[in-house]
Amino acid sequence: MRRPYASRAMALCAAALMLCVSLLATTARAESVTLSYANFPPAITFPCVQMERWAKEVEKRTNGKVKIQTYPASTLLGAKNMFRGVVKGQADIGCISMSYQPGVFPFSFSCNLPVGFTSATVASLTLWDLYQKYQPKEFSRVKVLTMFTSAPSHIMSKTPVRSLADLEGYEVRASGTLAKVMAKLGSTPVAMPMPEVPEALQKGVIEGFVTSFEVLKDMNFAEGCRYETYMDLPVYPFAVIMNKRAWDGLDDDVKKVMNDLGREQALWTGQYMDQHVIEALDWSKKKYDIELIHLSPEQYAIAQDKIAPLVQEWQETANKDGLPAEKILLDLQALKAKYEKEYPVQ
Ligand code: 3IO
Repeated sequence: MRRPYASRAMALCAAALMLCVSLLATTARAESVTLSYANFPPAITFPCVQMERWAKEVEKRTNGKVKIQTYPASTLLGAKNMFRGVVKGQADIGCISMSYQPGVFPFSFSCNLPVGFTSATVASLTLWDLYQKYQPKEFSRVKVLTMFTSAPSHIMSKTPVRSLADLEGYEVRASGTLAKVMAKLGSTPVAMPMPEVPEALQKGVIEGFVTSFEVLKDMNFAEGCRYETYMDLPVYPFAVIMNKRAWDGLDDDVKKVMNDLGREQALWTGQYMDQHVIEALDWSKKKYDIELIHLSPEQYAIAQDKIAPLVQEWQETANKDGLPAEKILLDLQALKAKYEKEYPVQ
């Protein structure tokens, strides 16, 4: 007689306990959220260094309410499926190098032109401000968390490039507008994302490549590419994008933390990049005795003249895409001048 009663009471207790546990779990879940952040190049490279910094800041500023699980080196999404993957929600957040998808980011390619950026700091802030002002439709399917650029691009090569004649038939890796730049200079560009460059160099598919100098150290390119030619070519624009549904699901205080970080992160990354280029060149000189080559002033001027028409060509395609190209370029130049004063190149 007593046993059924006792077991009924125990069952009730157990049910109440389970309810408590599940209630607690629900509150805990509502309080903290984990977001995945995909990136394509090796963890040591600057897109991943800025990712870790951003993740740390978000965790700190949300008091641990948001955790960021980072996936460097294409462990979640690769360079070419990054944008689509984030739109589809395969990752909550992703970092894209816009040059890998020519035609998809007509607005942002204004910052990929030969407009004379001399630092990643100035180019990153300019890109971010332009994006904020125009809110181009090329990013309408995602939330943009921050933007930044690499430092100005130069040639890193297995064989010395001392004059434009050395570029005739020269097979060189360059993506986006940089591929067009290299074609105008008489070479044969091959487009591919950064993670594919080591193998292409090794197999002899390319003789060299064009991007900012910090990869000499970060990807150990200084070992195989001992000749670096200063060209002051365009920067590569990047964006950190978030899945729209994931963004909409965040609490307002979390959204505020991320929104407030957008510009700050662009500046942080630009400054990190500019500093790191100096370090990487130093390291490469010491470790591999690389040769830094300057074209003659005449050759340099010819090179800049040859690539200048790309600005006009961009204007024409941008206009066709319905963008106020002339206005964008005027704003770009004004921002660039403003930030060059605020952040002079050392
Ligand atoms: C870049 C991309 C991945 C890792 C390091 C990097 N430094 C400069 C870039 C720019 C870029 O997207 C590229 O492919 O050259």
